[in-house]
Amino acid sequence: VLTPISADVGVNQMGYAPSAVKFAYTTLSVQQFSLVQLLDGQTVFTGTPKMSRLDESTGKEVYVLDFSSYKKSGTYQIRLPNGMASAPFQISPRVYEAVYKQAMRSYELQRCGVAIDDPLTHVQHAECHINPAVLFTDKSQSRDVVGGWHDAGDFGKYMSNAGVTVAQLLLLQELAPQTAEDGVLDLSQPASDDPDALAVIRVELDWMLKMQRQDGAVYHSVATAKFPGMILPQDDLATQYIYDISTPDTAIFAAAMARASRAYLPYDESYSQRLLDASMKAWSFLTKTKEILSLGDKQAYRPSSDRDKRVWAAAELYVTTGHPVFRDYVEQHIEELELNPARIVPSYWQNTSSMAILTLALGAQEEWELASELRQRLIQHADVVVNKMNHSPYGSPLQPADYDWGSTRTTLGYGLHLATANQINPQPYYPHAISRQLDWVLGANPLAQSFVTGIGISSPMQPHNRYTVASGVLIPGLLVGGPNTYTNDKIAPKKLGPHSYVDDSRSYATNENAIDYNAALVVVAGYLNEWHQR
Ligand code: 9MR
Ligand code: ZN
Repeated sequence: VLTPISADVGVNQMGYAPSAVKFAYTTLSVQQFSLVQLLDGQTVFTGTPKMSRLDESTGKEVYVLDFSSYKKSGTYQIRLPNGMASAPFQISPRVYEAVYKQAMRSYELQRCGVAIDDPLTHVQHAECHINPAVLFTDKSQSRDVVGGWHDAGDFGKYMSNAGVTVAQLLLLQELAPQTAEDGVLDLSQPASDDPDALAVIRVELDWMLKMQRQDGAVYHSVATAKFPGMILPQDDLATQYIYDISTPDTAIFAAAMARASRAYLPYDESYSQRLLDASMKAWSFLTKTKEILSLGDKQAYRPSSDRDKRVWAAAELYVTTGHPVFRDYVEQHIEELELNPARIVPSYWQNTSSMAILTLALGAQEEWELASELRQRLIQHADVVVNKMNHSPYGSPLQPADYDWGSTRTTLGYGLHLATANQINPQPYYPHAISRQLDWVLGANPLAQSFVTGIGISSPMQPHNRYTVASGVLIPGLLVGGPNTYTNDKIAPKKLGPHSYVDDSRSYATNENAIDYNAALVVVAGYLNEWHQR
């Protein structure tokens, strides 16, 4: 007994854990709302909408529908007296696990250099990008850089984004160790001795290793000179170039490899050592080399500075090796990170300050004043984020002007900060805020739109993803960038803050997936899964 769904009622379309806070939102002014169990059409809960805040982008008042006190598992819809109803959703202890699994599995389905044939999702294509790639700066040379994951809706592979992505995914091991373990994912890639999450991540690490030069420097990317049309990966036969090395790429590589070395140590000692050697080699190149940004090409993801990345690399190397040289580097260069609690932002390819802070906050537990100060700052920052969420109409940590490229990733990226704060200083409001960020991304937002493919009734059907457009098959579990008030794709509406989004495959600025976007989703869902099953 499903009532037709209205875009005026925003809920998390996957659902809520019984012990989670449960908020839905509407702009309709009504006296009451009810929670209806779909199995038998019975109303199980009624509540009174509470005034939230004004949505500055529309000038409309927003109301919160709070049903946190209702905790029974089942499938439900919110109904309003005027006949409007929300998307159906579940209350279940397994909701986060379902999101985690799909989001993590999406990486397997984006593997490059192999044929994909997944019985669960029917994602299928022939082997792709198997030829050696040509060095952009010396076209007489080529190199085997097969493997890894397609970065996004295009088939390029980019080091700065890859490094931040794997490092963030590996936070799972610290924040949700059981969820990262074996037997959780229904892997479609060949079996290995790694725990499931590490098996998935190893694919990208293996590709990254191929991108390091003999002298330790690391190449920027493997991509065709122009983005391909909306074709299948195996039909993308234009020459792939290897774009030149840079120090930001090398530093991000060094950081990610050092973290990965820690992660794989209990399972595969020799692999862990290989990763550490690669990291040290990259570091030694950096110590001999001033900043190189390689601005000569128009490649995506070219960071404008290497400074925060060097500090991050030193932080990871310190936590992995305990060597005082790295601790000294961190001490001497700490000012190169953004340390102002009100200005710390989620890390991405351009800015990795917060990754350095999270790493030291969690990993440097010995007597070290700087590390305790960072923990204090992280907690202050977490409180700023929670406060912003409490003053926003739909519980988002973003202001209307913050809806830039990958706003869904930014929203969830704060979750990584809050989860780390919660490890250091557990407070009930941290996990509450994290689940509200996930609620936002899965439909408790002004568009009543889920931004993850395959999750929720109103989820992206036309992502900017070449495989999907060419084959008609959706890859489930992909987080799209979401609202982007600065969108330059001429398809999504501009300057509407959280409303600047359209589910149209031409809207690369709002409706494209990317590996870094998904990392935040994986860690947040994994963390909440573990937290709510304690
Ligand atoms: O996520 C990237 C965002 O931070 C940049 O501002 C934007 C413009 O350069 O590009 C985004 O990344 C895209 C990349 O450039 C090419 N592959 C697809 C990526 C996701 O849209
Ligand atoms: Zn490929």
